[in-house]
Amino acid sequence: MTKVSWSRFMFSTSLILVLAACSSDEPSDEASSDDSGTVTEESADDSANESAETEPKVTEFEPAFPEQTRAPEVETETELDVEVVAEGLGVSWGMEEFEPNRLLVTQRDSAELLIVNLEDGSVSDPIEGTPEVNNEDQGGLLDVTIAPDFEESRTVFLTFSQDLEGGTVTAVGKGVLSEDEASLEDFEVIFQATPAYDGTLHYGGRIIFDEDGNLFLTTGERSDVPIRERAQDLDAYLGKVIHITQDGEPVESNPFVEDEDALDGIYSYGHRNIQGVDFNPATGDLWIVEFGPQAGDELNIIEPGSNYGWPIVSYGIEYSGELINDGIAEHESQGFVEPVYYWDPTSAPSGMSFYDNDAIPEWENNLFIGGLMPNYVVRVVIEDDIIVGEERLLTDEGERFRDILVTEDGALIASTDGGKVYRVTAAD
Ligand SMILES: [Ca+2]
Repeated sequence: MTKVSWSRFMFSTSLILVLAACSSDEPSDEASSDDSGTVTEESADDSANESAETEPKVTEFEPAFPEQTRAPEVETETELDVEVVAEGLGVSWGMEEFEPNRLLVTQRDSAELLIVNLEDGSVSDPIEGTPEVNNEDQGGLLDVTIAPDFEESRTVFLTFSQDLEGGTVTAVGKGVLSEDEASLEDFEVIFQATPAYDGTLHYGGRIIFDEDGNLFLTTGERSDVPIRERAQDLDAYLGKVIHITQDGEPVESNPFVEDEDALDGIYSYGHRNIQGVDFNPATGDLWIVEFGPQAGDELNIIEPGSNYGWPIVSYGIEYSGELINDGIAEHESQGFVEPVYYWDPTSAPSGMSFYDNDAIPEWENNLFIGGLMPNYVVRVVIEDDIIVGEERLLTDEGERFRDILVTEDGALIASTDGGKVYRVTAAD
């Protein structure tokens, strides 16, 4: 276990650049885009703006409102302890605290489900009974959550990429964790985000329970042209927020239940690849973060039945440097919901969690998002649904931060593609 002072994690722009250039190990948007040749000169305005983002924009787009991007930099004043509580794991895609300081952690590539004990750093043997997955590229065992009645039912929900005839889908399944924690019993698939597509990118795959005991599932649009256009179609579960029961049935109050041409599980649409989801404890609203193309990663507040615009509009551009569609970034004038915030250049957002705890009072109701490339944890400060500050944490670790969790006792946990689990707490 290492214990280091927070001062080591202050900003090092040059190191971030080196890491960004070295860390690409996945295709598509998780890869480096340094060779695009589209980087614009930093304007005088940008250099005067004390934003957390110090790199030049990669697009020429202007935000719809001033607070929509490049928020002012803020700095945590609380003295923090940063510990690596576990290491040597694989890509640790999803986490859930199922008992105090004990986490279920998914391993994307090996499809293993592990138990990590935050108190002693121990890691269990793989839990038997997890599903078969397609683990090529971005696929594998993805997210994990527990049923609201877990203490009685011991039901665990998993998302994963599954082989079907014609390709792969994002799937949701559930099983019962045995009393000895050695196996997941009676595992069954309850939902498949059809249609299947012959590709291995953009599965989305986050799940979260709402207060009624139903699940929100996020998907991706499967990346390629033209399949990504299906994000706009209400007869496909690609590029959507989906709202289902614990049996995988559409929730009766869903916005398109009365529309015969639409799939009943759809809650919102026009998304690209949603990698993070949580409820904002200050408002109760569902927030998501979705991976943009080159720039244009979006933070969105989800409203039922609404269209978020992909791939018709975007604050990003293609990796080739070409414009998306007609090169229109503005959403609202085109009939779509504006992102509450976007990143230019990318923050490469992955899992996220609101800090719904008072252990570190200045963090209360802030949002923390894992960054894959650049490699940091983003802290977002929100007032009345406006992003008023941004901070980058753990910038010197050289890790791709895959998922974020806040424990019941207020520790911020971050898992990485390099197989580490970090714990951040207030120093004693
Ligand atoms: Ca959008």
